[in-house]
Amino acid sequence: MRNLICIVLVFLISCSTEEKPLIEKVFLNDGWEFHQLNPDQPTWYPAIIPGTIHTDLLKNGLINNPFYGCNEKELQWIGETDWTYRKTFQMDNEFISRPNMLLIFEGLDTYAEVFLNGQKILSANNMFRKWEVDCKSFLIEGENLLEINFESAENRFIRDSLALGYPLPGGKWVFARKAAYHFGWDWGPKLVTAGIWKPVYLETWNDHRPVEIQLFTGEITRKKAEINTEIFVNSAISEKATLTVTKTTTGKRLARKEIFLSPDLRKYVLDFSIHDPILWWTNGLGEPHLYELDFELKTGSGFTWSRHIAYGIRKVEVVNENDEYGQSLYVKLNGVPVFMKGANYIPQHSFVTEVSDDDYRKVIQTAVESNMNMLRVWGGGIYEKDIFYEHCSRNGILVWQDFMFACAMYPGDADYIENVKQEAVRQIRRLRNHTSLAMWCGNNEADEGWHNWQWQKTHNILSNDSATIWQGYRNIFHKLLPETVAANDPGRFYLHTSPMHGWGRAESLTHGSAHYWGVWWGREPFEKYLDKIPRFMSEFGFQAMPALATIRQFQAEEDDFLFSDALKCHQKHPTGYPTIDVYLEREHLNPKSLDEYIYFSQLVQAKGIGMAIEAQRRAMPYCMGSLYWQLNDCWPVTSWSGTDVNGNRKALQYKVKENYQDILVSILMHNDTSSIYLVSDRLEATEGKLQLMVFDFHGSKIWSYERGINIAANSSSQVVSFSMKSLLGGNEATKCFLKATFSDGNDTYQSIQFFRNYGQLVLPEPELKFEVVQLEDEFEIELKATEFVPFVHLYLTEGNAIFNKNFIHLMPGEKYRVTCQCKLNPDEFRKQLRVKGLGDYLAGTN
Ligand code: BMA
Repeated sequence: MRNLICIVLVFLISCSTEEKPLIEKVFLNDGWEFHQLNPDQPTWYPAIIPGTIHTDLLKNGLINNPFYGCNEKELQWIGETDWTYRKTFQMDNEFISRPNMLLIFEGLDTYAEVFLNGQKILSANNMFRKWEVDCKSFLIEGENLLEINFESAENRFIRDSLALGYPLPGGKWVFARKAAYHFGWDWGPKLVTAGIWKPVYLETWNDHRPVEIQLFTGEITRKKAEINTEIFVNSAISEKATLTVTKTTTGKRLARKEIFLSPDLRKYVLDFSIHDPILWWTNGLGEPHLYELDFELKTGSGFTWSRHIAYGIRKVEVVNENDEYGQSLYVKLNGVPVFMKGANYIPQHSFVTEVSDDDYRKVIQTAVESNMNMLRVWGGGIYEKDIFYEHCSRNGILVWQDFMFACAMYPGDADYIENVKQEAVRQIRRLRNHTSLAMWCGNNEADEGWHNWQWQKTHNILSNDSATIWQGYRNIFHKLLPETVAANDPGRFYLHTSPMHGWGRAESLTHGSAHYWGVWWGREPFEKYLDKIPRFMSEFGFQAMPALATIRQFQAEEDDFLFSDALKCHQKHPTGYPTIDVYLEREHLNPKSLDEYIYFSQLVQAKGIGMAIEAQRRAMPYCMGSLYWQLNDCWPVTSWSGTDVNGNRKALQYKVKENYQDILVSILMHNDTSSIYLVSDRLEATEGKLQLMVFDFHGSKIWSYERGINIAANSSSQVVSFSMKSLLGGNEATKCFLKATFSDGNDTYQSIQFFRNYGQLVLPEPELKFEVVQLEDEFEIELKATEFVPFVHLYLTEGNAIFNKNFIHLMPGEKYRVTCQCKLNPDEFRKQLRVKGLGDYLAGTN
C-alpha cells in the first residue's frame, strides 16, 4: 500500500524567534501493513500500531478470538511464524536537511530487523529497550519505505538453545528479553506475540536536545526539604541558558540558575528547597501529597524546553538487616515502619497494547479501595507504562518493582549481559522519578528454583554447566543489576531475588521475603498459614473461578456445566480444579453446578487468604508485609486473582478490603478458644470500644461482652480470649456466629467468625428481598431478610459490574444498601441481577 501517511507533529519545543520547532517529533504510527514473511503470494493487511501480530490478525478477521473456548490451541502457529510489517512516508527537502535526525522505536517485540529504504538500520532483540537510530543518511526526499521483519521468538529459542549447547531451566523465555508470560503461565494462555508494541517516530533537533531529568530528595526537616535536580542535555552548540523550577499551582518560582550549555557537558544541576514540606504518605496513613513542578530550560537564542513533574517528598527506606530472629525486611516511610498491605500485579491483558488508560485507573482504584499500600510488579510480565506508576503515586501505593526475570536461569554471555544492562539502564532511568517506586528486585523465583526445584536433575545439567549457569546468575543478579541500580538510581533498595529462601526451608520464615505455597501447591490446610509467618510475605494465594459474566466471555450458556472443555482450557494450573476440590471438601462444600462452583470457590479463596492476611498482620512487627498472589488477570480464567479480567471482584477482594483496613479486628479460633486481636497501622493511639456478641441465625443475641480499649500506635495485641463453651453457652455451634466490633466513635470495624465450616452450618430458610433504585450513574440495591443470611452474593448473569459491597452478612430485619456500577439499562439490570445467600447455594447441593 502506497499510502500518504498522516504525519502528526508534536511541538515539544516552541521557539519565540523562529517559526520552526527546534525539536520535532513526527509520529509514524499510521498506515502500516503486514503479512507473513516469505509466503508465495503475499497479501498485505492493514496493521494498527502500537499493536501485536495477534491483534492485527484478529482485527482483520483472519483468526478467531484467542480467548474464546479453546481457540488458543489452534492459534499457536502465529507465534511460530515470522512476520513482516511495512509502511511508506513522504519527506520533503527541508525535513531531511535538518542537522540531527533520530528514528525512535519506543518498543519492538522482540527480534526485529529494521530496514529503511532497503538498508538495514537496526537489529533489535529486547522488547524492554528503546531503540534510537541516527537515520539522517538513510532518509530520502519523497517516498521512504520502512520495513521490519520479526523473527518468531519460539523459533529463535530453538536456534539459541542449540547454540548454547547446555540446557537452561525455565521455559522458552530464557533467551528472549520479552515478557515471559507470553509463553504461557499457570494463569495465562500461551500467545507468543510479535510486533511494534509502542510508538514509532522521527525526532529532529537543531542545537539542544534535553534527554532527561532526575530529582533526588536530600535532607528533609520540618522546615524544609532539599531537592537536587540533574538535567541531561545533548548540545550541538555552546550558549548561555537559564534553568528554572516553578510550582504549577501557585506560579511561585522555587529556583533559577544560569548555566552554560556545551557539547562537552551533558549534566547540569539545579538545587532548591521546599519550605514547610508536606510529606507524601501511603494510602490509609495520610495524604499522598504531590508537588506539581514545572522545570524550564531557556537559551539566549530562543530555545525553550519544559517538563512537568508531580513529585512527592518522602523518605522510603527498605530495612533488610540481621536481627535477633534472622533478617528483617520492612519499609520505613518518613521514619516510620509501615506494614505493607497489597498484592502481586501481572499485566492486565495477554496483548498489553489492549490495556487502556482507564484500565490503569481502574486497577489502581481497586487497590486503593482494597486499602492497599503496595503492589509488586511481578518479574514475568512487563515494566509497566508510566501511567501505572503515576496512578500509584497519586494514590499512595508504593511499588515493589521486579526486573523482568522469572522462574528460570539465564544465559551469561557478554552479549546477553550487555543487552540486560541496556534494558536496566533504560527502565531504571524511566521509572526513578516516580514517587511510588519503593524498591527494585532482581527476579522472581530464579534463586528459589535453582536451589529447591531439582532443576539440575530434571534438566540433566552436568556439574561444569551447573557452575557456568550459577556464575551467570551471580553476574546478573548479584553484580550487574545492583551496580546498575546504584549508578542510575542511587539510594534505592535492591533485593536480588524473591523469595530469598524456598518455602520448605526454615530460613524462609526468619530471613527476608518469602513465598509460601505449602497451601495450594502443597495442599496443606489453610490453618498452616497460622504457623508459616515470615518476615515479609511477598506471595501466597489460592484460586477461585471468575464471575459468571467473565465465563460467558469464553463459553455459551449451554456449556455452563462442570467441567466444560472451555472451563478446562481456562484453568492453567496442572491440577487446578482437583486442588480447589480438596479445599472445598474440607469446608464440606460440594458444588454440583457452575453457579455453585463459582460461589463456593470464591468463598473458600476469601477464607484462606483472609486467614493468612490476618495471621501476618497479627504477627507485626515480626512480619511487616503481606502481598497476596494475585491482584488481577490477563484474560478470563480461573486463577488466584481477587479481581477478574473484566474488573468483577471475587469474594476475596471484599475480604481483602476489610482485612487491610487501618484497624483490624481479628478473631483467631484455635483449639476451641476464640482470641480477639486488635491491629492498628495508625500513627497515633486509638481510644475505642470493643464489643463481642454471639448470635444465633434467627438474630437473637445469646452472649455479649464489651470493654473500652486504647490501641497503641502501629501495634498488634491479643486483647481477650474465650472458650467456645462460654461463648456458645449450650447453643449449637452449627447455628451461631461470633461478631466482634471495634468502634473509635467515628468508624466501626468488624469481624465475623463461624464456629463450623461453611458447609456444616444449619441455616434457616429466610425470605430475602431486594429492590433496585436507579441513581444518577449507578444502581442502588436495598436488601432485607427475615432471618440471618451469610455471604449474600450479588451478581449479573451477563454484564460486568462493580458492587461496592458484596458477600454481605445480612441480619434479620436490617436494611442494607449496596451500589453497583455497570453499563446496563435499568430493565436489563433488573433482569440480570441475582441475589443469593449461602443457604440458597447449600440447598442446591443437598
Ligand atoms: C508464584 C508466581 C507465579 C505463579 C504463582 C502461582 O510463585 O511467581 O510464577 O503464577 O506462583 O503458581
